[in-house]
Amino acid sequence: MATKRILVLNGPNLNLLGKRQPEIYGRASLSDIEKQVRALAKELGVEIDFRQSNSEGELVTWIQDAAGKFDALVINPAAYTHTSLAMRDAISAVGIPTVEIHLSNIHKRESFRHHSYIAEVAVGQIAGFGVQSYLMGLRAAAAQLV
Ligand code: CA2
Repeated sequence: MATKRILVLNGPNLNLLGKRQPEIYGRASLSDIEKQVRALAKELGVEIDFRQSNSEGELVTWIQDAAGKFDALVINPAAYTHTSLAMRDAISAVGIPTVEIHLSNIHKRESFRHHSYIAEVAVGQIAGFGVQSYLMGLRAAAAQLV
């Protein structure tokens, strides 16, 4: 059986992780998170591609291009979680099993963060566990593929 491929996408401002607002998002940088995700991927026997963009259009294009290349998507859509019908439509269109993740618990924060456009097209959502949300998200995505 071919090795399963999982695309891990990160939305806007997540490139600032570890540099600002550690009280909300922790001290780990995105590259620290990537290292931990890669180590777990190796353990799980899956291949990953880990990317970040500040551009909604680029994220939509990456989601569209994932069709036929990736078996699952793990996504922290960041602020686009709460605004992007375009990303939701792209996920719905490609039909790849998707796990939505967040570092913070969006349901415990401002009311404008409580609604996610992505949640209804995702298999599930993991929020509030910091870096562990990424690791749980990868495990959940890999478990969809067995
Ligand atoms: O908790 C999460 O993972 C979020 O997706 C993070 C987004 C936020 O808009 C969502 O509501 C929840 C924000 C990402 C911005 O990351 C920063 C990191 C360091 C400094 C400033 C922003």
